[in-house]
Amino acid sequence: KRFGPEFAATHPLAVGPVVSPPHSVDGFVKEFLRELNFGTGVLLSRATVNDQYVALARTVAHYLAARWLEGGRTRREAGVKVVGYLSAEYLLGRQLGNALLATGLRDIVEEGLESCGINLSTLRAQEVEPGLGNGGLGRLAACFIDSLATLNVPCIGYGIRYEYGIFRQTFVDGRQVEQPDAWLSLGSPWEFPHPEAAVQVDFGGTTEEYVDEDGTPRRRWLPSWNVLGVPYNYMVPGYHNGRVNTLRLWSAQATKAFDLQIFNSGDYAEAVRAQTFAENISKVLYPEDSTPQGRELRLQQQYFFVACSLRDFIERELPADFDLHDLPERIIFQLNDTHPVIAVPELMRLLVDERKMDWDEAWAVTQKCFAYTCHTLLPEALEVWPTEMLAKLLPRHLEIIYQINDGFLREVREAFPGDEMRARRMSIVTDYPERAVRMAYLATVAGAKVNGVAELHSQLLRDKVLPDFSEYWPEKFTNVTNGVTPRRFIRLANWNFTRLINETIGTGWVTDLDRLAELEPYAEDPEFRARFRQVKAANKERLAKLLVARDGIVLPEGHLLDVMVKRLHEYKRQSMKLLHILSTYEQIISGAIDPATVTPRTFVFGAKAAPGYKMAKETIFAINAVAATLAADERTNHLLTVAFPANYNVTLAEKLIPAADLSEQISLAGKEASGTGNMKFALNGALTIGTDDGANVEIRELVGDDNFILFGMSEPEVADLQARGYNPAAVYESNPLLKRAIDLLASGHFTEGNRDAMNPLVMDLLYNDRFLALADFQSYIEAQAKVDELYADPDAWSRKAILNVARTGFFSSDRSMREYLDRIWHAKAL
Ligand code: B1N
Repeated sequence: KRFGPEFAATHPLAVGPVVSPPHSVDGFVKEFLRELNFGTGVLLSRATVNDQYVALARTVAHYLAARWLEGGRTRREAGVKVVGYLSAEYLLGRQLGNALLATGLRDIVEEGLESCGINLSTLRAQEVEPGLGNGGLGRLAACFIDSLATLNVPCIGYGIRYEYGIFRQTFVDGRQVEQPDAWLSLGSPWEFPHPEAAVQVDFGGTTEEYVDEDGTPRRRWLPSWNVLGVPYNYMVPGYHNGRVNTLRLWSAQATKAFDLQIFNSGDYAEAVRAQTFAENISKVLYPEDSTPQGRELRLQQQYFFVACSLRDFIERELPADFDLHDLPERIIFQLNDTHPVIAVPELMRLLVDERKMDWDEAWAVTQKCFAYTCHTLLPEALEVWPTEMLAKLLPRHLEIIYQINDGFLREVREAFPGDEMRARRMSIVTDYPERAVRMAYLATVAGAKVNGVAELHSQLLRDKVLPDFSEYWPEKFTNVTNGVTPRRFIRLANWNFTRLINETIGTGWVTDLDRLAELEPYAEDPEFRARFRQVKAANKERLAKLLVARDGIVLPEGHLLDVMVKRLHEYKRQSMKLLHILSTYEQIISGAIDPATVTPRTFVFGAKAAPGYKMAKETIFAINAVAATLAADERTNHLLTVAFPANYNVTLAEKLIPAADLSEQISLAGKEASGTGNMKFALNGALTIGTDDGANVEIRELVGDDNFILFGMSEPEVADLQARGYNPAAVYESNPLLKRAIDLLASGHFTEGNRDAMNPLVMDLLYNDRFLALADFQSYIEAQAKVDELYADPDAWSRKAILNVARTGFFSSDRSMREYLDRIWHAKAL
């Protein structure tokens, strides 16, 4: 009654439609000053830059919120299927620029702020990016929710509101030192906390059998402790379409009951400690990319956020009387790698234990509600949880997993009678090296679909990681090649290029990236090529300004800009890149090559190492040592520069990628699931030097062999060499160029004579070299010589670079989302 037509007539704002503030300079200024005064509580004359930034962000948020509220209402009324993206990571990048772009407010805001004596770019620089992810996997989640909003598809992104995101990287004497990322210390104007909507999450305890009211014997969970999950909503705006989806991140808090019990026991200090214990769950993002450590707190995080999310969707997004047998018509939960897979037994528990649904019916529902994306091939990266840990933390879930496994293995034994080895291989629960649950298997058994993230990866996933499963369920397996959002990574990051593209083919490409193909004829146009080179030059200049201010790094003018930015991992082979630099340098100083023939290059690295990853940190040290020595060497520093700005993140990527000439994608074939940086570089007009790995394969197919610099062993060749036995020391002995490069590294030349400092890296390369850097070295060096040769002809180079842009529209995350929608989610645009 309160929200009936009579009430609506007198209180239009309470019922909706909510109206956004006027899209005019005056309208904006009024709203901005109101927010500054009444939201932030300051006068413009006394406002700090942060006050101004916060007020601006809140003002822009108002424009979005009107659409957001409307969208949520109409979606719930329409009762359509929603994509529930479950991801432990979202690497969002700064929000302000994207919000201004989505709303089309940029020019209005710039002019309005100017009239207040405020510079928009100063305020934009004030924003601390939410770094709630490690690398590609988290950034992919951010691109996907951007695309879904732009495609007008209802989606709720679910995740964790880490109080500390990915650490801030600093270098001390060339070594990585991690600082906590207190991204919330100045508050976040983009979030909408809802403590009143907190959800309880249970942990620990035991299970028991009991007989319910109908006389049916059942099992139930008697948990021993719990925490609250407080939702923080973030807006995810579509591009120029009025749709605003929700990203709902959960923050852990102590429950009242939990405190009270202890408070009543009189132990105040213990009660406060308990509070801290609960809040630890969402305190910090685990900084491991690809190789997670099996820590109990990590499992707590995983269960915490999926338990909150499932309950949230079922109890708050669906009507109260909803029949959960129909759940698959209303939600598809996409499992972003194995991190949220504990959601599978959680949904079973909700349906069977809480809602008393029959097991088989619940299992049929569950198998339609989930789909699983695998993001890796490294065996050490496949998550496995010891049953001991599960028994302690989630005893009922462990029972449910056993029951799922029993049913599944019964099926397998029926399908393959007598093949006990197969049943053992496929068991979700393994006994070796300890009794543990293989989360990828659980996801595969439960998921309606399983996908890899690039063609090659999906193939290897079927053939090498899950062969028994793909044989058993061939139709379950599919590929969706990753993509990146053209809004953030071209339109926002590369305005110079955007202007040129818009003038040439119009603006439609921003939401229809295949239209970049219309640029193809212009590759033959000398004037367009010249303008393309001007764009690159301007972007390099912009980068140079930033790096001086940010890191005190001076970029020389007129160099080929050769960029390798990604997490530091041995399989990605930053050390092989370093060997190329060392080899070039060594040949110049030893007089083996004439300096006049060397293409002047600046090598840019950006990479964080997992804090506990020893060899990765040694590699960072080596790169920094080489960078410092080369900077001081008058013989070569006009020709070779190494720049390693600390703390590579999304914000820096947006400046770096548009300036690059050459994109380094040099992982050992068969190890990089996809890569997404590779796509961003190609779309911004860099040429790729790369192995036949991940999405590089598809980039090369699309741009053509002439426009891609391929080198190195293929995946089968790698497998072959490893089967034959690989001896890196023998490669070192037999390749004089390689030997001289490594000898120089080991000589103390880069460490003031201290030979021991480089020992860990040198020894590993010579006697271990797990990822075959030495084996691919010669091929890499030869490919780099080809790069020099090509770059010497600016017209030929820019022609290739333009063709890279024109032919890689496929890598829009809009296209990835359409594929998920058609083949996996079966959900539609509103
Ligand atoms: O996911 C990206 C791919 O483009 C990359 O090739 C792939 O390496 C990356 C555990 C991961 N795979 N696995 C992770 C991240 C954090 C963590 O705790 C694993 N990241 C990838 C997007 O598909």
